[in-house]
Amino acid sequence: MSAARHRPWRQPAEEHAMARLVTIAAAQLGPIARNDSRSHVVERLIAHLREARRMGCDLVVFPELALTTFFPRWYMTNQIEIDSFFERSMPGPETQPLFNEAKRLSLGFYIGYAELTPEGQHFNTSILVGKDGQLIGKYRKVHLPGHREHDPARRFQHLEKRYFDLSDTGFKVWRGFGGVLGMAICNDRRWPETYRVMGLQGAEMILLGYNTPVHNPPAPDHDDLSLFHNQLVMQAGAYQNGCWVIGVAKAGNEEGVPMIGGSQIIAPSGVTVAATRGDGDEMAVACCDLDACASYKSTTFNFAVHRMPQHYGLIVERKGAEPPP
Ligand code: ING
Repeated sequence: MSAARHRPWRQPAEEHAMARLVTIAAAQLGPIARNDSRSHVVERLIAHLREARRMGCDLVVFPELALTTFFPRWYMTNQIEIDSFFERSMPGPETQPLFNEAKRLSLGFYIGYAELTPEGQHFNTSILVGKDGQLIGKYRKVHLPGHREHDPARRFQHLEKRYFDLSDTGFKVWRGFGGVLGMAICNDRRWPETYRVMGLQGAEMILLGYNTPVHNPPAPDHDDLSLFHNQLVMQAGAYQNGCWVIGVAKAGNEEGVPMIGGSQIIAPSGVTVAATRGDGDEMAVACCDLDACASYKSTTFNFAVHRMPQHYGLIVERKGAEPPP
């Protein structure tokens, strides 16, 4: 229940019908070492599932690239080595135990992973799986940050533009868990368009995982603000689209690169209602009322009544900023 909408403990039966409650686990992971096996990682994910069941959750949200270390931090040219970080099928032999346990515990989950398709395409992908173990939706990351070529000036690389193909899904939403859910991945959360495109499809809850280094080499002056920026963009996205936003980190010092934690569950009010405190394997849980979206979607952010798309053309027509002469 979001704090803003306290309800009398005993509510009339008809109002019960109104409450669409989804109990969410933000399942943060600490570092994954380069040589950690997928089976070992899956054991950590299953430990999260069991804790989520103990906490009465419905849906568990894991980070971006949750099965391996964040390999875009290294420049690689051997495609065999690069592909070793990708999944050829999901579930595959090493991830099947995760799917089995989630179904056994009647838990849905979001998980990010590197996807290698039969056609040889490489995507930074997330999937949403229902409590029955069935795939609900797949998303392929739109905003690929970083660079394509080796940058010797950097202490570590960020080669997502090198290793991943451009998204062929865009931002979609799916019905599930009693509401309308959308997915995003990491850098997507920094761009307002991400939330708005899903908001225009009625998203009531957006799930996203991230792997965010504390230090962003091109902008060292931002480092001290990395947790602030993380929260700022997700709270804004939630409030401006009247939807829940769940952001989940892979955190801690991973192969010598410190990464932020800051996993949190944000209500449509923009208020963070649950958050992790550390940078290891840690779970934050909140009972989320999807009906809490209505008071924002039907008033301040009633898109159909208030938006003025006839003045927004540049957002789609223009890529880079063009100041006046
Ligand atoms: N990581 C980072 C993110 O957007 C980044 C990249 C870090 C961009 C800091 C800008 C500033 O959170 C991923 N994986 O997108």
